Amino acid sequence: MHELPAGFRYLPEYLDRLAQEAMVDEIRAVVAAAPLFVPRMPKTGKPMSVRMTNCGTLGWVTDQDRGYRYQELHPVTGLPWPPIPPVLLRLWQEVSGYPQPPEACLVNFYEGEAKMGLHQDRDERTFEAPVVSVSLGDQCLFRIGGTAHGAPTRSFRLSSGDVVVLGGESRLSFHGVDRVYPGTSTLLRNGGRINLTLRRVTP
Ligand code: MD3
Ligand code: FE
Repeated sequence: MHELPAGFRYLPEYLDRLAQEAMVDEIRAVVAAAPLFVPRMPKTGKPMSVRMTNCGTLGWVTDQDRGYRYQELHPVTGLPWPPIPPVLLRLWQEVSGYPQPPEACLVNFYEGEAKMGLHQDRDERTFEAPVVSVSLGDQCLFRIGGTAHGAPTRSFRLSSGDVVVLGGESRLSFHGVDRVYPGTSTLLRNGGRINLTLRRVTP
């Protein structure tokens, strides 16, 4: 095992069960207005195994032709993303230490064998603000490394209600989700895992 990057803060069980249930209700409303879509890798068009949507003034999307980017409109409905629920704006205020509100909340939905390969989050126009992550539902095996490709990584489980703040050095670290453990939470009626990432996109 290796040192965690500076600026990485793990807040286990930050949300209690009631707060998690309230958050899931908010996300169900977001998904009703902005349906989950299948993101596709740039150039190859290979589908990612997670489904996604967003809330906020900007949402992260990717497709074969235009690649990774933030945009104001849902790629399928063409409508603006729904607003970030106030409870998530309050969470950002509590944990981010950043004076401005997040512009994007990416909703990742993992079911079955879904995973996310090691990557950096670098599509934002500022890296001054941290990324705040909320895990809901089944546990996952999360991996985080350094800011250089091929640096050693550490793995640990993220559980429902856990919050992670990725600031400072950790903001540009490689990270990913190797697998989800089915049946490890009763929060979601049909199982699976939801991850919310709150982000500031513009300086
Ligand atoms: C470390 N999501 O959406 S959240 C992503 O669980 C993403 O769905 C994963 O990576 C998920 O981009 C991991 C934890 C996380 C989020 C952003 C980070 C870790 C991070 C940014 C920098 C370093
Ligand atoms: Fe990421």
